[in-house]
Amino acid sequence: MDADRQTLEQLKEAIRQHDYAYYVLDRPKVLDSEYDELMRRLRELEARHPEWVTPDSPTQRVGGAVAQGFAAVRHKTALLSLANAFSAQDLRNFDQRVRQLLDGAPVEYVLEPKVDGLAISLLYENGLLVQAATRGDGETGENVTSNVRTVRSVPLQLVGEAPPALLDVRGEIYMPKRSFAKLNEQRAAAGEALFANPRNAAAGSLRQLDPQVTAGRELGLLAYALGENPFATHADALEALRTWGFPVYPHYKVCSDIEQAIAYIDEFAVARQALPYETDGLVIKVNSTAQQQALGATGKDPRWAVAYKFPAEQAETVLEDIFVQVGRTGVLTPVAVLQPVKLAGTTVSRASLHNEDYIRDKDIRIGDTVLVQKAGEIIPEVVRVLTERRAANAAPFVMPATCPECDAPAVRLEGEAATRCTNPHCPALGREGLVHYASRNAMDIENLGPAVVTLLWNAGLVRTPADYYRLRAEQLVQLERMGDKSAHNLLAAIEASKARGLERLLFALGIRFVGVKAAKTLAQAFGDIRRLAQAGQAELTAIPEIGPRIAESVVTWFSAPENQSLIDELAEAGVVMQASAKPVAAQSALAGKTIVITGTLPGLSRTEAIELAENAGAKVASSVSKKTDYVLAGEAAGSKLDKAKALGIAIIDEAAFRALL
Ligand code: 3BD
Repeated sequence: MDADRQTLEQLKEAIRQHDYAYYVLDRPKVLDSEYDELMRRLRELEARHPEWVTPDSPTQRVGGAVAQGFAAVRHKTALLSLANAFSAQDLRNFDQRVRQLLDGAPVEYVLEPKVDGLAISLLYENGLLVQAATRGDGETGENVTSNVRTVRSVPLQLVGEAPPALLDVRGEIYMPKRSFAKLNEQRAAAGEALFANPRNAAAGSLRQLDPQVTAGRELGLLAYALGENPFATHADALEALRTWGFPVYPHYKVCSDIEQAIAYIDEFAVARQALPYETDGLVIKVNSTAQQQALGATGKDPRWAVAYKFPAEQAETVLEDIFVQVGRTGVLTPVAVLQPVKLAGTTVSRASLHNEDYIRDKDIRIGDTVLVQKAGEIIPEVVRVLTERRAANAAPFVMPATCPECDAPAVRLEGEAATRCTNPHCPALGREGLVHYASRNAMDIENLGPAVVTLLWNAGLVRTPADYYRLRAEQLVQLERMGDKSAHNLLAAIEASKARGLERLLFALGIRFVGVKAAKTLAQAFGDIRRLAQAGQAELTAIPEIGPRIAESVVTWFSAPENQSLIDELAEAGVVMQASAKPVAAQSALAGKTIVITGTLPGLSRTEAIELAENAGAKVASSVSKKTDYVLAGEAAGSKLDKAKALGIAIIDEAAFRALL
């Protein structure tokens, strides 16, 4: 095979494995920069040889044109529905019917989370993803293949034991709790309507006509069933899904009777809080496939499965006040001040009320008794007002006509949900922009949170991020609660932020629509801020994942004189304006080589050796062949070593291996 072709296949395989480690196992094996380098090399090779680009290539996740609509798809096997249970008694009744229909035979149940997402059917032909369809009415759904392909935990190609020629995988596409919260924050700042819950957010993201938009949303997959299960049990099906490369819930519980299942509910009620995705209950399924078939379905509900729904964690409290906050984009956000109340393990005293419409739709008034709940278990929200408890004189809330920060007129534009301050020099913009610059995902300046930034701001010490780098210890020690030590620590943290690199800097600058992801894409594409500053709309939109909205915002930002001077001042202060130099995996002598590891090594476990080799870009094979480049042999190496000798393949020990790395 052509050497380029071989490299291409190796890159594809390495990226596939990294995607699996990152998105399915949640155990990344390489640094982002190393991964990006592999992608870059693959893109480059594919650009030179377009005839080698196949749909299963990791570069081809985001593609396909903007659609007019979604074609209807008839499911080969219908997607069933699920009956609900709300109490232990409901579950006992379910179990009683199951056992009655099975003439009293013992029944095992499998318990798994009920993910709050969107049901999907994934069709694989000879191990390749050929179609993804929404559930629809269970018989007919919508073809959303181009969008689902952008979900990184969805395998484009299956691995492991040969799967059946035709495989129909059922699962849930979800939006992780964090991504949901972030997306809604962004939408609030942009004056766009909010998603009510992660399920709606996932559905809204999958029903985008432009796959680029879907690609910009963080979505995940959890696989939970096969259209037709050829295995003896549901647990076996889950295990098979896992070996084929699908994300499955790893801690599913097999119970030998319904009482065990009921006992597990409390345990899961705790465990679910740590899951990255929202769950609204547990699905309880009869484990035996034969028993499932014997039980059948009533209409669309299988008699062999039921969804246990958790009661939503809600609490009653009094909404004492509403104040209005101004964010770094100038959007006015009303915030509820609540009488502190315990909810799902924490005390809640604030809830975002998002915007004027939200308050009007729910008719929220100061003094109301309200029901609050934690959505995404992160942000508390007001579910509804207990109007029967409302004081007679409670008046509807009125959005202020002026900015609470600067008294400039606040306006709400036609078609927007957000009310904005009209003053381009509103102090809130500068101050909140400074908070953002120092924040975790931006320049990550330790001990420079909102409180300290406000102190610095009020003392007139900072107006733009460049001012951070001009701060001196003698200025800081004059601030409230700032001792010598804190001042020096703060200065050291500010100094350290200079080396964060272009990617973080671009996000930190707070350019509208440039989130973490777009910042990364732009940093990689341009490498240097001066090049980005000169880019025009066309050059920007030519970059995959950069749409016209981001492009326009970037061009506008860099054309403003005050932003140009900010960049100059930051550069002068020594802030790094280039993308960080990549530790290139390909520089290892093992990159692209095939290595077989055999015997016991003195200083490395087998897993460690595999990881090191793979991180260096080598392919680890299980058997020796003519294609093997090296055999790493330890103590008690057996037939593989003999075969390597016979084939004249280079045999190395651990020391030589480390040297090659
Ligand atoms: C989940 C049916 C069966 C294979 C039918 C037992 C109803 C949504 O995490 N298992 C899960 C989850 C959903 C499931 C099944 N296992 N069906 C399951 C499910 N772990 N959410 N669902 N669905 C999927 C539905 N969706 C929309 C409208 C009506 N029903």
